[in-house]
Amino acid sequence: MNKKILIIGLGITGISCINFLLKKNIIPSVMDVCNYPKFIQKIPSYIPCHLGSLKEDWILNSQLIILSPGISIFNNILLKAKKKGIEIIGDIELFARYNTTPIIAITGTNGKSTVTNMIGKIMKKNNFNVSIGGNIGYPVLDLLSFSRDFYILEISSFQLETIKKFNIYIAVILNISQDHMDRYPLGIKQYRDFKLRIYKNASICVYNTDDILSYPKYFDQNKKYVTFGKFSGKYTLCYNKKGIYLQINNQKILNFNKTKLIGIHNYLNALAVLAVTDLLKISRKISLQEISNYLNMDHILQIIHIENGVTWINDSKSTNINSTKAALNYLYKKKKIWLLLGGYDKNCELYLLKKYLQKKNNINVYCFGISSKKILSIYPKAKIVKTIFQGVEQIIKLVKYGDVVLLSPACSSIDQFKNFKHRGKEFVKIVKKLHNSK
Ligand code: UMA
Repeated sequence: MNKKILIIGLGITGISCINFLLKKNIIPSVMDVCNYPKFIQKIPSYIPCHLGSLKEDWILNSQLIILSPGISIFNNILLKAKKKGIEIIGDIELFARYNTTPIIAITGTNGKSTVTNMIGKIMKKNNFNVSIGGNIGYPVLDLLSFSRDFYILEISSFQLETIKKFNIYIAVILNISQDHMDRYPLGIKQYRDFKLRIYKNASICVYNTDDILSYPKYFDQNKKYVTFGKFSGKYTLCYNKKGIYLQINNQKILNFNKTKLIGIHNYLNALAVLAVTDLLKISRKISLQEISNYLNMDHILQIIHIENGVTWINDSKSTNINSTKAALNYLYKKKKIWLLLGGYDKNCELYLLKKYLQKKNNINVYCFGISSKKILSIYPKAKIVKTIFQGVEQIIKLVKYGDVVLLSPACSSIDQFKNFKHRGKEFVKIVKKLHNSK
């Protein structure tokens, strides 16, 4: 690779790209719009570095640009570079060019991390040597240092924008609904088109029969397709008096009511997981055991406190409308829900939540962050608070036995927090603090 390489973005992706190239004795130039990016100390001083803006002449004089997922390929200077014939890729494509290990890749608006983790757990239990990475928080290039049987990768639409020949053994799209509409001015169609790229160089495609947006646009005779969904597909659900069952080809295999999984959305995730582990010919017994015992990751419908019959739940990972709907669906039998909603809405149509909030007359909405006014305009009964702290302070005085307090913001956290984990941790701290001081 004897090219002038420019890395744009110095977050965890950018740093992993620098380290990868340095190991190959390639010295890239680097750039970030931030004057003092978080990992600046990790960058050796001999690397040419521009901070504070996107430097046009550096971009237009490079031969290969490696873009971090947080930076849109539709940026004007990058469009100019593309027009000039400069190749623009991301870390996933760079990784793909060096990788020889089979890949299982999972995308979707919701459930990606859960499904990635579940598949990882099952494969490890079955003595596969695997690593997990991608959007879940471990840059893919870092994985290349380990020899593995499989890599299991969570892949975002941002990462799919810059792939070219990303060869995948099994590609999964769990679902597609509105998210990141600030990045995709042409709307959900454009977002979907990027998501569907995951199928392009995949041998097997797994999709959701409930969600037409997850269907491949055309079916390729050289690929295999496996389906899951509530009512149709190979892996389905069956509802009867004894519970909700996981079915394969209409045969009941597992009663979800006897598992630790919570919520229909998670049962659907489990169908996708089993579709993958069956394809790998993993013992069903092991797969079902691991699915049955799977506990949600932190920040997903995580019960953080129960006092005086009131349950406090942290669902900070809910950063879009559908994941908040899933949380409310799961809790629909509760007497009263106190919902903390808000943050940066990414230009998504929050009004899609309106009907849903109105349909249930047991929800009290408290909204915070920069989308507060928007939420109030679609749901005038909502109360505006400046911060989650203020919301909890007010709610704690009003809750009664049997109520649930739910932080499921339907928005990104970046207006007030570092990320969803930071938001979730702050919520836990506030809830504990205010209960201790009562
Ligand atoms: N930056 C610029 N110009 C810009 C925007 C950002 O220079 O226009 C700079 C920032 O100043 C910062 C750096 O880019 O210094 C950050 O890069 P980044 O936003 O790509 O973040 P990374 O730290 O590299 O993390 C990325 C993913 N982030 C995003 O997609 C926004 C992480 O997903 C992922 O875990 C990581 O790579 C490893 O693969 C996070 C995420 O929020 C969790 N993903 C979105 C989501 O899940 O909804 C898609």
